[in-house]
Amino acid sequence: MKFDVLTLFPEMFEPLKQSIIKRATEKQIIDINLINIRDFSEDKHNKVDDTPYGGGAGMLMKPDVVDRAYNSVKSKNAKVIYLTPQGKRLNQEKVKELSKEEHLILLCGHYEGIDQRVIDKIVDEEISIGDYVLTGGEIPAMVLIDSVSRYVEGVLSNESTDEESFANGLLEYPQYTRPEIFNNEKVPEVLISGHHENIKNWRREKALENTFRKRPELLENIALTDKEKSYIEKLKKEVQ
Ligand code: 4GY
Repeated sequence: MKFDVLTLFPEMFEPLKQSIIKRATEKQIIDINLINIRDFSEDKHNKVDDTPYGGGAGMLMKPDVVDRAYNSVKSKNAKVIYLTPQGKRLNQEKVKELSKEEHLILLCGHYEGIDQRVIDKIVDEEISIGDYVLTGGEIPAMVLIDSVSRYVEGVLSNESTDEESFANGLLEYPQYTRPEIFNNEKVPEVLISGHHENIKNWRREKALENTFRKRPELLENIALTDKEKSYIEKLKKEVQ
């Protein structure tokens, strides 16, 4: 999968040169190409921004410069995403959907934003990572690349995306490793028993409990068995 990132600050993307994403890049499963929008200024001072018509604070990125940067990477099958608080909120379902694309072009705004005409011309989809304002789209672009890459075949070694938070619409069950006793607390007995059916049932119950206690609104959107529903009812009575 190819990611082209249009940004004024390519140096901000160092975090993607570590760990799992670094390995996926080396294995050529993903390709992250950073394009410095400033390289496409034709001005003698390499100007990339200008004041807003109508007045107001700050500077806007110039449409002609952004458009030339886009033209240097565009392809027929690319999807162009603008990272902005005005976009649709990123969630795990959207992440999975994007992992099926072959070419994503991520447009990062900075300062007060980008001239609307080039947004209208080149952007297919606006995505937000949450309801707060950052200084630029670079961190959101990294969030998108990291989360989407995990779903690209071969990036994670095993089936680690199958059982994690949100894979089944629930939060994850708690996990434990050695030592068997830490801080006077023993690892739950069932996990040491080797009884796979019991372990599976315990984990499902803990995932339900975790979700009920921390993110109860997530339970609205998933199908539960009658047994699971009555377990939730039992937890509700406990908190009353
Ligand atoms: N939140 N989700 C976000 C953001 C910064 C000025 C446009 C967000 O996605 N992007 O806060 N972006 C602004 C900065 C230009 C993007």
